[in-house]
Amino acid sequence: MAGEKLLLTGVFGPYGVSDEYAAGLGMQMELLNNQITREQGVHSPRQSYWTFPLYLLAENLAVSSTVLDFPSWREFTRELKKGYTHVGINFIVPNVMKARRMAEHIRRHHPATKIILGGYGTTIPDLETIVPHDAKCRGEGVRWLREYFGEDPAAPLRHPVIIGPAYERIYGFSGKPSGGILMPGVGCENGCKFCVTSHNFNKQYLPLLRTGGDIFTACRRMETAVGARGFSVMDENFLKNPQRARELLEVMTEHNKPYVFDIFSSAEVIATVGVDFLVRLGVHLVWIGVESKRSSFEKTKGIDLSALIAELRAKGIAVNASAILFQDHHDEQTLREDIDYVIGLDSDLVQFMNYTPLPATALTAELSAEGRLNDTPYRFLHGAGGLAFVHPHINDRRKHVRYLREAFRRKYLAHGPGVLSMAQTAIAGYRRAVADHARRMRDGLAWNPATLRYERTDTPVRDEFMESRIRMMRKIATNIRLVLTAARVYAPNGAARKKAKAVARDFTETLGPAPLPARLASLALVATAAVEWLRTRAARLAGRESVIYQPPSKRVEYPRAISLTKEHATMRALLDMVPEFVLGAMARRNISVRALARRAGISPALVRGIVAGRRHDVTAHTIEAVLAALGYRIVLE
Ligand code: B12
Ligand code: SF4
Repeated sequence: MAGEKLLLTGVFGPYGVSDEYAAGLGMQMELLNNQITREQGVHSPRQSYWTFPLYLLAENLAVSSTVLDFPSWREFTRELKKGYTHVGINFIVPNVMKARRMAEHIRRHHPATKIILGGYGTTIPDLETIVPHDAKCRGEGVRWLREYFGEDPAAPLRHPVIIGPAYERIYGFSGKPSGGILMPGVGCENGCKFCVTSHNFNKQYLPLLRTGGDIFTACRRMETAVGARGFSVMDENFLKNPQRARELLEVMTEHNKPYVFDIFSSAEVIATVGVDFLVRLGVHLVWIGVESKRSSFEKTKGIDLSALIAELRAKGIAVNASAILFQDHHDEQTLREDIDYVIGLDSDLVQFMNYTPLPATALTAELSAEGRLNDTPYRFLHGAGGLAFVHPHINDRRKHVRYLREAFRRKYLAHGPGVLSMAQTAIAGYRRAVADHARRMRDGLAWNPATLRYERTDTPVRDEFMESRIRMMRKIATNIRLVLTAARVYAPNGAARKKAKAVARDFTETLGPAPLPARLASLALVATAAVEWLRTRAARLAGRESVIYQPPSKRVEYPRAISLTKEHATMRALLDMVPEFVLGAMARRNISVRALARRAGISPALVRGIVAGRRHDVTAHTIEAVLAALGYRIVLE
């Protein structure tokens, strides 16, 4: 569909600030400070994440698209003036009033532009009456948008290159993000009754990257493009498809690429595949839904969570356990017991969240049938505020907010900063990996990919992949070691200070004394943390819980794509198809050879050479430049 121009945008900022469009509490555009290391002050790493689906969608559409991530209101309205036939807005339920303001503005000032809504916000049942729109995508968006624009919905999927957080600060020091983002699939089959990521996709898992090889290719692309070797995996239950994860391990082993992954996984799946598999696969952090001691969810039934978490940590895998407060069985006593139970599991990190009936979930249906939903506006459905339903025992809104906050604080006081626990896990895991590897070599044990276990073999060979993996673990431990001094200096209590000293000792025993540059870097962190500490104090004096950082905005253009299958991607095939294509595009747009040459930064003679099909002195790079000047890009299938 020539002439169409799509703007894909997230909602406008600022974020985490209460205004007429969204709440402030629980709505910072950060993962850790918002919902995990909350209450940890200067120890809380500060990171924001880009709006990943926007890039995934743009990368996989032929139609010319522009991604606008974290725009201010001004940037958004200015962008619209560039003229778009369609605007796609990604939003989640608590941002619905932002989506509304954006859509109303489009209707008023650009009435010919079609509005498409996508993301979790589309689960809102009465959305039609809140946000004006022409189309709504509920569920997987790549296929949906391709169908919408008349493209092939089944065309192969190309994973975008996305680099980790939008910003990264630790103890006040701004680092350069270098991790990659992977989106292997959406949805989850488990269907836990409160879970919107499962219900949004009809309790199905929809793979985007189907094989381990596909995932590896996406990793390689990000490594080649930006040097990423560690990846955050946006997949609700990554190991639920163990075959794909096994293939990924196989292909990483074959290429000796010990990539590292942060993943979400349910406990039952980890118990099935075994912790040794996770270590070998390179899992650096796993997010496990613990939910409650008296859990009624299948995913934790019959599993000794305490033992599982201890084994994961001992083998170098940091654990973020997530728990839900204010389930029906919680009265004030059992709620406190549950918080203590989750803290007692001794994971590195804990996410606490209040039980929240989100549209489309079975929980909402159940509470609605029981007449227990209260009339909480959508913008407050963020899990950090008052409950959106009538609770059997606790209905004081202030208590809902206070217990949640106190839970974070108790975790912090019990185990010290989360980064300290992660450093403890990293060094323990490295030491264990070295010892286990030596023992296996001595006893003639080798990895058996069929059973996912180490087994005795008559033909032992060097486990080169594990050696690379161990080197990677050492690198990770060496990096995180830098936080230990700051963790000790700003420790919240004597126990945390003692823990920091003990962990520092473990590092010295295992890796030897830190080299001078590393010691200086650690001291520098103490200094930057002092500034951060002052900022945090100032924010608190001003009545805020912590400093609110805003992510930078980003704009990326994706010109119209021409798909080439691999067999057509040879230079010869390109040269065969390009003359006619370029001539056609020049005629449609009324562009002269000179103008095109100027735009492409090449000589007019070369443009003439291309359109005349003369093959000498034309390189793939020149063709790319000419196509880009005409607003096209080549996508290899
Ligand atoms: C990364 C992430 C974040 C990042 C922010 C990312 C960003 N820039 O917005 C951080 C960590 C900062 C964050 C914060 C919050 N988040 Co969040 N987050 C996620 C997470 C883990 C991954 C999202 C993702 O990228 N998925 C991968 C992509 C490929 O999948 P997808 O988003 O579903 O997109 C697909 C379709 O939905 C569709 N689609 C999406 N957008 C569009 C747009 C168009 C036009 C079309 C056609 C299609 C389409 O196509 C995509 C490909 O199929 C999800 C959980 C999850 N697994 O999805 C929660 C999730 C989106 N977050 C959620 C919430 C509630 C929050 C917070 C309020 C904190 C909290 N309590 O969890 C804050 C709010 C911050 C704010 N001010 O907006 C909820 C949303 C619930 C709801 N019903 O709205 C989710 C689902 C978690 C959950 N299970 O409750 N979050
Ligand atoms: S296992 Fe996790 S992602 Fe899957 S349905 Fe349950 S809570 Fe949701």
